[in-house]
Amino acid sequence: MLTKVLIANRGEIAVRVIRACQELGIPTVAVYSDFDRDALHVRLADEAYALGGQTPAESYLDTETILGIIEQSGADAVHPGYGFFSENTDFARAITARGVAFIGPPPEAIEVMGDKVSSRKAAQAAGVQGVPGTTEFLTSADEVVAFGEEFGWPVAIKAAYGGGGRGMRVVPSAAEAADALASAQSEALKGFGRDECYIERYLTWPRHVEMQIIADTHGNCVWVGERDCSAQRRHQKLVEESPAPDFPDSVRQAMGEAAVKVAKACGYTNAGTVEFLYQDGEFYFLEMNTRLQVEHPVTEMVTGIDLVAEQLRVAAGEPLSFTQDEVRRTGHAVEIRINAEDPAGGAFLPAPGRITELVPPQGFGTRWDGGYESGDEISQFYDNLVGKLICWGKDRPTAIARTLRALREFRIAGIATTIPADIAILEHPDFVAAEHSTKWVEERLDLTGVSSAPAPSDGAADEDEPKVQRDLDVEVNGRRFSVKVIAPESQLGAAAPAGAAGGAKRKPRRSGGGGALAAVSGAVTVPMQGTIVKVLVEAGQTVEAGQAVCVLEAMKMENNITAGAAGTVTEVKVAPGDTVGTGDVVCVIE
Ligand code: MV4
Repeated sequence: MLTKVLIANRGEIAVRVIRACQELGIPTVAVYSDFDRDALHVRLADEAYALGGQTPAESYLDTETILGIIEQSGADAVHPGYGFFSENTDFARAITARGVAFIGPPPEAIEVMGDKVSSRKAAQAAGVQGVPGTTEFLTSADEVVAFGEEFGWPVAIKAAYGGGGRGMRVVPSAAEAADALASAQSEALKGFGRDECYIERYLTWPRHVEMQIIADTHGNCVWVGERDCSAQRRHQKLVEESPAPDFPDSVRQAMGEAAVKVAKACGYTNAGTVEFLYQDGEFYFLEMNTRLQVEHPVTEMVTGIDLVAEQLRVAAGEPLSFTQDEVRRTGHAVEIRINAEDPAGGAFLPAPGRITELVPPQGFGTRWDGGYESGDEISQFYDNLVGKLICWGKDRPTAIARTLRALREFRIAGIATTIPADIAILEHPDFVAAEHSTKWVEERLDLTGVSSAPAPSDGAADEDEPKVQRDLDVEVNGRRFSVKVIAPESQLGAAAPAGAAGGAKRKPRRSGGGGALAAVSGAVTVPMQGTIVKVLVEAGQTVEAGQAVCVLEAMKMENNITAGAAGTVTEVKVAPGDTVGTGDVVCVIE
């Protein structure tokens, strides 16, 4: 087995690898930038060395400094995590040239899969087809038109040396072919320094399904299971799950075998992921990721396989600890990427800052792979992934319900997070019915009503007026609820002063979703998720305090939602049949 592993990364993935090593009794070496001096991965590792510098280029991407620390620490293996050097052949070669194991695939495999054209050719050579198209570079709009006439419109023009969808042009008909090709080539030249483009039939509503594989150095290559990553926004994954919903076992088997063929075709060893587009029961090779992926935990939760432990075994020259026939997939797992971004109005604005409170949810089937603790800071220098919440259930509805419960239980303050948007995704009927696709978040999901996470608890609220937090006990239909009210001081009026609500201090209901604005602020909100069954008021109507304004069906009962104060209804924001989440406003009373 390996004797000492250096983790050339930071954040949650560094923590993940350190934990796997420590469970195997392998000493760990962390590296850190000036900013990360007290970071969680540094605190957990057995040894830690300063890289110096702030930005990734000055630290985690500084090959010479990392090589020096490998020498100094005596590490005999390096885990690159994801991002940074994880798919950099020069780094992998520099490591292996010193007799140190690179915990990942051979550099040659990284190279083959590194550009889309060669990866597509390698897959085709292995008998695994991409979306119908050509890998020959386009030289004229006539070729675009000829292809469209043969395979049907729309078509997709893609930059051969592009990535993440940048440079992709969808061409609806022959009339737009010339402009689309010129624009794709010009954007590719500007963005990637190369203007070569190729063409494919365009899939109008695809799901993004990827297959986890892992191979050792003894000829064993196993497909472990698939993940559906269709809930994405601007090519950033938000929610991933395994198994893919509505995904026949016959397709799973065929996709697994195809992924193994692709891996074997490039002499792959260690963990890797083959990406496909899936539409109308057919799958098409997209690309291969030659690293451990962010979303690997959903595969671990449904198979019980520790993928990082298997990576370490493979890097040590040992065989996989399981065979293809021994892989068993049970239940369903959902992963939520908790990013320090403000999803208000669907903007997802980066929200770096200090995490003043971070209390992850717990309970059966609830896993938190995080890179930070309360008091740590999210920097704009690095990606803003705080961590991943992964929930397992015996089936998809259970896993979704558990994930929603966990998101609502999550206590995180000081920064805005994507949690309100994640709740909106998981509650949406399209997602529940698995009728979403890679375009659904951007084209169908309405996030305009999504608010930020609770205001920062350090009092840095909006510039108009500091927001305060009140824990109130309210009564709905004769039943008491504890709600967290976060609102400008002036709007709370006679509301109980902080901490004094209902006599003895009760634990506030945690809402990972939008901050609850209570009735006292004029906005009448619902204390829990449910369905509006009746609306009892209309704009212009005067109401008394305690008068029911609507009826909410939740937890198998009908609850009257009442006005917190007398006044005139100025706006009704719901209608019978609407699904509402905790803290959603049903009407406004002035
Ligand atoms: C496609 C496609 C539909 N039809 N190709 C975008 C990024 C790159 N990995 C490939 N991408 C796509 N290629 C054809 N012929 C739709 C996408 C796509 C997508 C693919 C996977 C995950 C997310 C996506 C988001 C938008 C578009």
